[in-house]
Parts: sequence; C-alpha cells; structure tokens
Amino acid sequence: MTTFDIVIRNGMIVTATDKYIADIGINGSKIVDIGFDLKGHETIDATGLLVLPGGIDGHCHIEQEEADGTIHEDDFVSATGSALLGGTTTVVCFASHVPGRGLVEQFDAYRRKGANSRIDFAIHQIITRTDEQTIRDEIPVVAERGAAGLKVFMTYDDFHLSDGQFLQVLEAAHKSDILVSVHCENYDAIRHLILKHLAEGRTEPHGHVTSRPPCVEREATYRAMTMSELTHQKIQIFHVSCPEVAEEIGRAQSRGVKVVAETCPHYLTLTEEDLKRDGFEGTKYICSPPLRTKAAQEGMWQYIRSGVISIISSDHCGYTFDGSVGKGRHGRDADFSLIPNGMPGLGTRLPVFYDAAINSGKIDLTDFVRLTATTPAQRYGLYPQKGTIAPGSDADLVLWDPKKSVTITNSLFQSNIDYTPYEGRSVQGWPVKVYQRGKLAMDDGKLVAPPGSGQFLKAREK
Ligand code: DUC
Ligand code: ZN
Ligand code: ZN
Repeated sequence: MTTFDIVIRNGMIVTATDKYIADIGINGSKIVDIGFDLKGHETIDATGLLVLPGGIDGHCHIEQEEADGTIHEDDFVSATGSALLGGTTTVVCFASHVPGRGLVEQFDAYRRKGANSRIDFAIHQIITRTDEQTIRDEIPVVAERGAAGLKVFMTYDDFHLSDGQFLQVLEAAHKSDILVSVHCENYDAIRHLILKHLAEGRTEPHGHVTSRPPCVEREATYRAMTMSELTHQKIQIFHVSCPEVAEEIGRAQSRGVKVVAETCPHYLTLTEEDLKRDGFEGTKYICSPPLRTKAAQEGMWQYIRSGVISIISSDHCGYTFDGSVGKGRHGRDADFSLIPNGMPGLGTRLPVFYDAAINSGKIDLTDFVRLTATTPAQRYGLYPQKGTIAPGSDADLVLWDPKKSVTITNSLFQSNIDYTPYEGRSVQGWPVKVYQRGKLAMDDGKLVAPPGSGQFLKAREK
C-alpha cells in the first residue's frame, strides 16, 4: 500500500458538486488520491472539520501603482499573508497602465513584484489608453504571457475609456481570446452629481453614496453589455453592488449576451449607513460602487442563488486610515470626492461570506466552494490545477472549523492596512490550517509560508 507524504484524514471534503467524508493523500505538491484508510508519513486528523479547496480571490489590488505614482500600501508580502490567514491560496491582482509606460513593460514589472508573494498569483491587466501600440501590439502579448484578463473603467478621471475606446479594447480582446472585466459607473453622471454636492456644501463621506446612485451603475452596466453584444466579446461585470444591476445582467444573460458577474462580501454585509459614522470614520467605508441599503443586500441573494452572479471576490483595495497616502492623504477635512475608493477585504472574504451565507442557510456549502474557488479558477483559466479537490490538482487545501466563533479584529490579519471594516463583528466558521501546493502555509493563525513561496500562474486557454 502506498504511503503518502501527507494524509488529511476523515475531514468533510467539499467541492462545487459534492460533500463527503474521506481521506486525501498528498505527494509533493499534488493531491494524488482520495479514499479511505490512506497511510501517510504525516497524518492530519480533520475529524469535524471541512476540507475546502484553497480560496481563490479573483479581484485584489496589491502593491498597485496609481496614476500619480503612489503605490498601494498593501504589498505582496502583507496582502498575501492576510489572504492565507483567511483561507485564500490564490489571488488575481492588477498590473497598472500608468501614463508614459507600455502595457507589456508594466505587466512584466508587476509579475516581478509578485516574486514576494506568499501564495500563487495571476494578473489582470488594466487598460487606460487605446493608442495603436496598446491595441494592436501589446494586448496580444499580455494575453500570450498569461494575463487572466483585462480591466476597463467606465469612470474615474485618470482611467475611464469612452464607448469608442471600450469597443476597440473589446475587439482586440476578442482576437486574443482574453476576458474583459469592467468597472461600470457612468462617468459624466457622477461628475455632475459630485459638482452639485460640492456646490451645495454636501462634502461629508455619505455624499459618496448619493453621488453614485444605483441607476448610474445600472446604466453603465447596460451600456457595457451592449458593447459586448456588438462585438460578441465575453465580459465580466466587476463588483455588482445592488439588485437593480443584477437584474439587468440577468436579462442580458437570458437573451444570450456573454456576460458574467461578481459581487463582494461588503455589498452583502455592510450598508451605506456605515458612511455616516462619526467624522472621518465614515471614509473607511468609501468604495466604488458604494455600499447600498439593507434592502439591496437582501435583494442580492436571489441573484447569487440563481447564478446570475457567479463569483464572490473581495475587491481588496486597502488604504490605511492613518497613513500619509491612505484615506487621509488630502487631510481630514477633505471632501468625499478626494478620498481614495476602496476597502481591505482579502483576509475577511471567506469568514465574512461564510457567516453571512452558510450560517443563515442562504446557500449550500457546495455553492460556497463554487462561488469562492471553483468558478474563479475556471474563469481565469486555472482549473483544474486550482479550485477543486481531485487527484492531479494542486494540494491547496483549507481545513475549516465550522464551529469556531471569532470576533474579527484587524490584528488577526497582520496587514499593512491599519483597519478592517469588520472590526468587532462576530462570525462563526474559520480556517485553522492552510496548505499551499502540499506545504503547510498557515497554522492556527500563524503564518508559515515565507514571502516568495508563491508562483505566477499563467492563465490557460479557457
Ligand atoms: N474599483 C475597483 O475595482 N477597486 C477599487 C476601486 C474601484 O473603483
Ligand atoms: Zn472597479
Ligand atoms: Zn477593484
């Protein structure tokens, strides 16, 4: 009888389709067998625990360069440490497209930065210009070098593309067979509403919400899907915040438009009321699209259950509360339009979503795995190396204690970001051990995988 390097014994294995109790045999970096009474040089007793595929977070801003040269404060070492502490073993993060430098140069430079990652990573390439070099020469090269997708913005002064430019990107992506993900909000409408708020003296953080109402997100989403229809190019709508938008996506899906969608735990667990917290505190909750109402939160679940929304990612975009390039970079009196948009969420993604989704019976455990690991792996060309528990797959495994209750506090995640929007929230269900490619990477809240343990993942043909 074979003796495996490691056997994980008697855990409840959960995949996107099955739940059953068995042993997992690991040799080197791979799962090689699933069965009963397997023998290992090392045996880990997982009785009473769930064994999940390592989480895959398809949307994380890590050590990303902004247009003004600022680098996101959460670097590869810190962000991927938080990821492991929360049960995530693969991230898809973003290479910038800042002025004066080409796409390929930035993709390659970003990949080199990832050498510090503790976990495996793939890369989305942001596109903010559509000159001939970008469209004709560079998109095919980043696709060939394994970019998991392109990201286009329909808003923000420094990033947004016109409809014509967006069509150019979609046609180029179609030729190179690469997914395009879109930030859908109407630039001109937001600009107009921001100026109106400021003229009326409505400068407080909550103005961020009222200057970006659901209809500006819904309109841009409809327009993005129309462009997809025109070019027959598949798109993904990033960070869907509310049911009005999800409903529009469902309608497009049912008439055959090639559109898929993600949402994030914060749209299911936090509300716009959080932006009304005292003074500058409210800025901790500024992200785009903004947080919505309790009713919107409730309305999202039917679209998650029906598959209209098929991925839960964090949109981890951490800015410190107290640091010099964080939320307060323009001073504590700055109006809402000057506050950087984004919240940390890599470490909390799985526990917060698990607690909201499973403990209240909103979805099944198999759905949890599908939304947080399997579909992201499939969408980004990483499946079945990642995203499932099967012979031949990487031994990226999370031993999850469904009974463990934890009160979230930021120090649990050992992050460069000095706050979590979930401070003080109690959740049940927590990762207790994480294996990455067969090696113990996190053990009961202690980081084991050193910086540099991660590998770049080239997206395969989808
Ligand atoms: N869009 C993102 O995808 N992340 C953070 C900020 C934003 O607007
Ligand atoms: Zn976005
Ligand atoms: Zn994002």
